[in-house]
Amino acid sequence: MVGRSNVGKSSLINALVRKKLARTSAAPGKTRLANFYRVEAAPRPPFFLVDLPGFGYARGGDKAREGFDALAAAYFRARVDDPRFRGALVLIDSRHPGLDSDRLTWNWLEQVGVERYAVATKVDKLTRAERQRHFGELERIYSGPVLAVSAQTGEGLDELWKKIANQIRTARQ
Ligand SMILES: Nc1nc2c(ncn2[C@@H]2O[C@H](COP(=O)(O)OP(=O)(O)OP(=O)(O)O)[C@@H](O)[C@H]2O)c(=O)[nH]1
Ligand SMILES: [Mg+2]
Repeated sequence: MVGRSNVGKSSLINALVRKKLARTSAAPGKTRLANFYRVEAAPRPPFFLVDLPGFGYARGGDKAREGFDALAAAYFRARVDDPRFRGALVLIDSRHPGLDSDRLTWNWLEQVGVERYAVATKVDKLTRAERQRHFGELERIYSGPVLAVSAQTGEGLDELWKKIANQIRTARQ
């Protein structure tokens, strides 16, 4: 799970596993380290969901912010050649589809060679008109379908589970 601080990474993990495992907060900068959650859901093989610190915010100013961004970058660089690593779920706040920081992350992951999947969070907060407009923009920016999810209502979670199951089933080349 990668995305800006407060986008809903930890909440999405909790919603996916239907347990309050990951700590969440209304204030950005909650997750400070990479947290690994081993998920066992037989008959699927166990796998890890990894909750990364959010980028773009850190208590302690620019130095701390660079530290957190560097942690996520180091995380991906270290794993991109590991056959067990299956890619990144890139979370984007559906209320703010056009942010440069999200697009830069998306492009950076491609350069590093990480398989990416775009997920737009907090869709329960959009009006119907916003939803139409914001998803149009998201699909333009991210060149394809972007999955709408809400940790609050559960929308999109079944589809996200299918995507995850497919990723862990498919052996990497
Ligand atoms: N309405 C709504 N609120 C959400 C949703 N997902 C998360 N939130 C809220 O958004 C805030 C941030 O959620 P977190 O899951 O802590 O965000 P995060 O991306 O892990 O943040 P960092 O750990 O700081 O990087 C919390 O107040 C959540 O309750 C959602 O689907 N709908
Ligand atoms: Mg978090």
